[in-house]
This record gives sequence, C-alpha cells and structure tokens, in this order.
Amino acid sequence: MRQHQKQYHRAARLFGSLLLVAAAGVSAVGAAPAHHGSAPQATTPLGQVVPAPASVEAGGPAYAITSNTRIRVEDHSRDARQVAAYLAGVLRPSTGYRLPITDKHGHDGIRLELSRGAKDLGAEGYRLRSDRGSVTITAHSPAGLFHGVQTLRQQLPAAVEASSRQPGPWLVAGGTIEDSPKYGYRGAMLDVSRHFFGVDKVKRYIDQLALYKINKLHLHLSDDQGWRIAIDSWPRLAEYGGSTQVGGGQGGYYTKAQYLEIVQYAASRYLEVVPEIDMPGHTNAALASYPDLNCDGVAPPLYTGTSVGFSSLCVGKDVTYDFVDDVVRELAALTPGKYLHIGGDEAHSTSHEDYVTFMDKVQPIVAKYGKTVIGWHQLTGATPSKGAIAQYWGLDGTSAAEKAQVAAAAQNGTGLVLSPADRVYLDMKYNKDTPLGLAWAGYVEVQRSYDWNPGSYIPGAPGSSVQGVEAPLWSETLSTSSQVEYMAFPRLPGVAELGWSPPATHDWDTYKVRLAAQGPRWDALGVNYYKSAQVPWPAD
Ligand code: TNX
Repeated sequence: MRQHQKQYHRAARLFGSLLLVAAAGVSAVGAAPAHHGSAPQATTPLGQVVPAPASVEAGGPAYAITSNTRIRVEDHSRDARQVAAYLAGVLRPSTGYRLPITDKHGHDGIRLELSRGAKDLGAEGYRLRSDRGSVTITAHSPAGLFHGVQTLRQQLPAAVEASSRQPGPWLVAGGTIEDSPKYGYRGAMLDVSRHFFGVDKVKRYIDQLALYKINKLHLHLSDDQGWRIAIDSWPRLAEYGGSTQVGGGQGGYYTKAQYLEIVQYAASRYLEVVPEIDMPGHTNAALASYPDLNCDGVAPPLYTGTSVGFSSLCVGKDVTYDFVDDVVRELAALTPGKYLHIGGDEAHSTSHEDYVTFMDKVQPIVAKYGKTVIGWHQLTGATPSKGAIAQYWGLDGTSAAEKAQVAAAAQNGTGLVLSPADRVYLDMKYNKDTPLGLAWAGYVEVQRSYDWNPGSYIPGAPGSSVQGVEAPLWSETLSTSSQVEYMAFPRLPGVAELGWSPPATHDWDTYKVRLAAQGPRWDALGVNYYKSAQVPWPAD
C-alpha cells in the first residue's frame, strides 16, 4: 500500500508539472477530453486494474484508439503477431475499427514490442507506456506482451468487451506501468470429474482466467464419479468410467484430440495445463472399469453420489503400477507443461503405510516421464520426491501439527502452492443463501478470499518455498458455465491478485473499488457473477 501511494503521489507531482506545459487536448489523469462532441468521459485511471500492477506512473495525455489506429508488431515474431491478432479480436467487435496489424515501423498506434534487452521484465512482465501518440507494450517474452494486453483491455471502458459496436471514445490514460508477477504459479482448478465440462466450456473459462493473468489451468481429470481422459491402453477408463457423473447424468470424457485442443487453446492464452489423476483414493471410476485394479478382483458399481474417501487402488498389486505407468506415460505425452498432479488427498481407505508405499512407487514414474510431481498436501505425510510441490488445501483452523508437517516439507525443499479451502475454494458458498456450492469449509465472502497473505500463511514455511496460489473449483453442485462463473466471480480475481501483485499493493479498501469496476466488464462479456454487498458496484 505505502509503496503504491508513493507512486501515485509521484504521479500526481509529475502531472502537476505537466499541467504547466499542457497543450490543448491534454487530459487530466482520470478524465478525458470531450470527443466528437460527446460529454467528457472518465478514463480509467492508469493502473486501476486487477491484478494491481507493480508500479504505476500516471500522467500526461491519454491515447485514443480511433478508426486510424494500427497494431504494430515490429519484429517477425510469430508469437507477437498472434498476441496482436488476439488483441485485435478483442477490440474490433466493440470499436468497429479495422485495426490492421502491420510489421512496418512507426511511432503511432498500439505497438507490441518484444525486446531482448528487456530482461528486467522477466518471463511474464511487461511495460505499458501510453501518451497522445501511441500505446507501447514492451516485454521480454510473448507471455509478457499477452499480460500487457490484458492490462490495456482493462484501461479501456468496459464497453470494449461488448460483442457489438459501441460508441466509444476509446481512451487509455497516459503514463507508464511496469509490471511483473510476484509468483510464477497462479492457478485455477476445474473439477471436470464430478460434472463433466466439454471443450467449449473449458475454453470459456480459460478466456476468463486469462483476463486476470492466471497462468495455470489445473484439470481434475479423474475421481470417484468419472474418468475424463481417453487412455488408449486402458480404454474402459473413459468409455465406461466416464459414462456418468454426480446425479447420474451422462458424463463424458475428452478424446486425446480434444484434450490437445484444450492444451493448445490454453497455451494461446499463456496458460499451462496441469492434469491431475487423483490417486490412490478418489478412484472409484477406475476401479469400476477394471476388476483387476481391485484387491478382491471385483469391480464396484459406478458412483454418482458426493461422498469422499471410500475408494482406493490396490497398493499391493503389481498391476496397479502397470496401470499408473500407462496412464502417466500417455498423459505426459499429451501434456507440454512441466507438471503432473497425482492427487493423494482423502485416501481414507488406504492405510498410512500403504499410502507411503504407493507414493514412493508412483512419484518416480512421474519423473520417468519427465514431469514434476504436484500432490495435495497430504503428500507431505509420505516422502515428497525432490522438486515436488505440495498443494495446501487446509483451513485457518487446520491443526498446528498438520501445518507443521507441511512446513517441515517446505524446509526440506518441497514447494508449496496455496489453496486454503476457507479462503480460495471457489465452490464454497458466499453465505447461507448462496444457492450453489458447499459449506464444509465455512462461508467465504469476497473479502475473506482476498484478505490473507500466501507468503506467510503456513507458519514456519520459508517464503521462498511458496510457488504461488491456486483457486480450485469443485463441481459436485455445478454443471453449467453460468454456475461456474457465479462461484468464480468475483472471488477469482482476488486470488489472481494475490498471485500477481506485490504485497505492498494489498489493501481491501482500494481493491474493492478496482474489483467493482470489473462488474460492467462481466456484464458486457456475459459472465455471470455474484453481486456481493461487500463490493461497491457501479449503479446500473
Ligand atoms: C475436498 S480438496 C476434496 C474434494 C471435494 C472438495 C469439495 C480435496 C483435495 N478434496 O474431493 O470435491 O473438498 O469442496
């Protein structure tokens, strides 16, 4: 907060001196010149975006996107051109402008600049400079350009998100933002097992995640109620194990081609897919598909309820590890990302000894196929392999002993991704009247999901062990995009901000104002959301 205020003060001083040399048409920060005879419109003050940028120097004239604006990509990077095409795709329907993409050099327009020299911006950072003549987004990597484009979107009026032509004007406040993330892991999880979500619904969610600079999409691909990814060497997993879901609906699964389509779409939005096969518990769908996987050789029926903790792979059978090897091999081959999540939560039907044995055998299989293990934090009760990551999903009230076990693993080099259930489980109800979701971790209002510090959340865990945050969305009660959105928004952007923004910017009172400004964007995008009374939404 303090650092941020300083920046705004600096900006205010800078602006003061600019006023002295103000030429006609120079607009105040937060106010734009009258345009085409319309009433003066407020520009979004520079940096009033979610997640909060690391540094903002507001001041100087605004940039106006007009029918003459070009998008310039001045090198021949295919990736940069794709980001330009994405930006044009966002801007064209609402502005109605052509916005041609060109590789011709020029000082005007929207300029996307990949710069080898801009190492200081890191793997995902960007600089956005806006003045009367141009908006220039500079980055060291295409991911940084993409994140800069998300910031640019939010600097424009909410109507820019509409799918039909809107009046404008399309002004970007003047000044400079320099921005890079606090954490490299900023995730969201979608449970496609309890209810199946087809490719289009997943793409829709990916687009929403990208708005907030989320860079990991964790797909919970298997559970008691459904197996959702085709595995050639064990075809009944998907064909039979994927044939139903909670409540007994028809379920579904991704063919390999469909999974790849999701992976590629995510990559085009700079998200990495983290696939999860939950083991040794949460495996009824697999156990139902293959009798051999059961210790007694008898397949249980498919399951469409919502209990947890009743299923386990047979730890003592060799075939179990043939199965794991085949599944991990095929899934790893489809997954360009670094991680493979092996679950490991709520293995209540597996003895502790068996659990440790199982994890000792399975983690090397993941390594053999070139992936880094992620597991739910119960993995710290076994022996996490070198480089593994534990995903913490406890509560504020989780026992000190359980937190200490996680902290000890972190001291020994296990990385942490934080998903405390009573903070960032997006399936928790907001309050007693929320029609969807669960409440086992309590009610989670918007402020509660934002007001905590990932860096110091687990006592005794070194700050450097924290790789980031993730917002899981379990789908026992959710089956449509509209329901997913109602639970994710407006909490998800807060988790994104915890993952991206420097802790010095953390402040609920200023955050809730930035968050409120997202409401009209969601309206324009057709994104459903919960109109929490904690957030000062603009009047309709
Ligand atoms: C706990 S979180 C689970 C899931 C449920 C979720 C519901 C975790 C690792 N396990 O199996 O879907 O609660 O909120």
